[in-house]
Amino acid sequence: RKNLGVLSSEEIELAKMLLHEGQKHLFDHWPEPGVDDGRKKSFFDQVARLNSSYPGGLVSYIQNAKRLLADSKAGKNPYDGFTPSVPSGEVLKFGDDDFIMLEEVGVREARKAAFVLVAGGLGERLGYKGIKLSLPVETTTGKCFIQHYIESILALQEASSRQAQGQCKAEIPLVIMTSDDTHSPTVDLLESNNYFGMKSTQVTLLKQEKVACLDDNDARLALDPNDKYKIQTKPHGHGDVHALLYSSGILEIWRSAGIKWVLFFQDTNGLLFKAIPASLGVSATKGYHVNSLAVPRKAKEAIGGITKLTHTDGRSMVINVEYNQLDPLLRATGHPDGDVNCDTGFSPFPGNINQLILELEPYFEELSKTRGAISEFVNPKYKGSTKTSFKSSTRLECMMQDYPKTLSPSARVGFTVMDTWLAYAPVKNNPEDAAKVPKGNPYHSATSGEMAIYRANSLILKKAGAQMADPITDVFNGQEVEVWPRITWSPRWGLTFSDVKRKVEAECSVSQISTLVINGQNVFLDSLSLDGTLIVNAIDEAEVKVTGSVQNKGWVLEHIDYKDTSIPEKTGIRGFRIQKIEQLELNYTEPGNFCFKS
Ligand code: UGB
Repeated sequence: RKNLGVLSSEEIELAKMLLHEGQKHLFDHWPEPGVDDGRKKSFFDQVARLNSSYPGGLVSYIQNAKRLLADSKAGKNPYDGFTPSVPSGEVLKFGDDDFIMLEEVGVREARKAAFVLVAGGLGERLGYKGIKLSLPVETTTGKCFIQHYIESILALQEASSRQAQGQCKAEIPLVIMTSDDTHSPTVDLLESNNYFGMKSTQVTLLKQEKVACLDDNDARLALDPNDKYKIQTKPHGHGDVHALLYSSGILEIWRSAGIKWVLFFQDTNGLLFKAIPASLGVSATKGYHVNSLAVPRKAKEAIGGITKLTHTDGRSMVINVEYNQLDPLLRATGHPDGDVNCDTGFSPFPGNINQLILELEPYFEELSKTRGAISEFVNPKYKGSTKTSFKSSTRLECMMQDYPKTLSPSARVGFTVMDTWLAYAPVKNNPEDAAKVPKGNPYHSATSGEMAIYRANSLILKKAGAQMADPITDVFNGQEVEVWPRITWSPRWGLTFSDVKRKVEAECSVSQISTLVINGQNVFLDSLSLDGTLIVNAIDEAEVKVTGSVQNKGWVLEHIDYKDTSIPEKTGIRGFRIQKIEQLELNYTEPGNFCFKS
């Protein structure tokens, strides 16, 4: 007490709490009052922040940490007593009648939806220093992830409002969770681009705080090695999003505005919005409180499996089990071969892609009980087998997909499986690591993420009736990928499969070297034969039919090496850049009906 100096009553309460929770060491080095008083104040400012940003405050954090560290030291398996089984969910087939019906339902429901983008992570694994939202989804148009996401939400909003003629126009809210690492660049990116066409009032940024690091099994908080008046902190994980949504009061606002669905998504999946309408349709038709989007997963593939867990005490839940835990769990519960493919050629446990659709009302009820706190874990790197000290400080972590862990078994928790080519192509790995991925497994790199967009769009056009040339294989940054025609369209052109089908009329064909960019809602392709590059830009009031044969030298992919430091990182991590040699560009800026025949 003598070292604390002149403190406010709140600061004294915080100090008492820390001492009570075994944190005396934080003050051991403090000099007498009058020395470093300003720094002591800023120490308590930080403690107050750490205390208020964690559900239940620092007391809960320290107690949870002690419990989890003791479990970890004892080697306790979090799945003890649980038996895994395959949960029931929906498996969709792109383009069939059911899929089309679900997309229609999803678009209708979208006017009651809110989107939540978790974007607090830095792309350390990707080898890119900026925020991942600023990376291009593909380099044909160069649109970045946040632009693509916003345009997709606006397209949904418009289509949903059209379906509900007569009722007031929807305005779909977007929350972006940022962190200290990503907040300012995210604000800058949005502001300098006028929120990419969204009203700024539609977008809310919620910044997650880091959590205190832990030095030992007694959960003693770690001091920053460079500042003895500061507690060392690290990210807590994307699971923070639930507590932030709850504590910000935004869920209450959404409830009173009639929002029914909350859709969570990650920062770099350029395919996601192709899967959203049908998945939301599944939530609505099945009445799912929780719907996890999933893709077929090869046994032992390095993504979590969605699993039903039933405990000997009767509890059960449908939850993501990380791949490294699923195989041992199966082996320990009567499946001697562990995680193996079934006769479909895939594991019966679908792969979690961490895009969740929650029904707002039960979500809000649950969060009212938990304040958004969800199951946490700790992953200390021990120095030796006695597990008494750590190689470096650790901290508690949490994941947004663990939300269903606290739900009662009566909660309707399901999943929707879509083809990987349609739904999932994240950009997470740097070129060097991606090149080491075993053949046949996904690279999840900037190269594969971009190629996946072209492949998906080509396959959708093919399903809509166009003749698409087969892809060639090529190697960029050491990764062998399929190169399809570079097809891109604005979300307003092809939000659903029905939209695309309606706009691709009599037989069209596209050669492998081709590039097609469609910007505009009412562009129709009719017996178009494309062998080169075609760009069509049209305002909404212009209805444009494009027909005939377009041939030019087009745009080609030039190989580059990510190690070449003269090339910007954004481009280098792809392993190619586009050489624009020749193109036909059509611009329609006046209202009317037009037909372009080459
Ligand atoms: N994120 C935050 O917003 N805050 C944080 O503190 C951390 C991350 P990563 P991860 O798609 O294959 C997830 O790092 O966590 C954001 C699932 O847990 O890209 O390793 C971050 O900005 C896993 O089950 O992924 O793995 C990004 O938008 C699997 O589905 C998002 O959270 C895996 O993704 C994910 O962060 C996957």
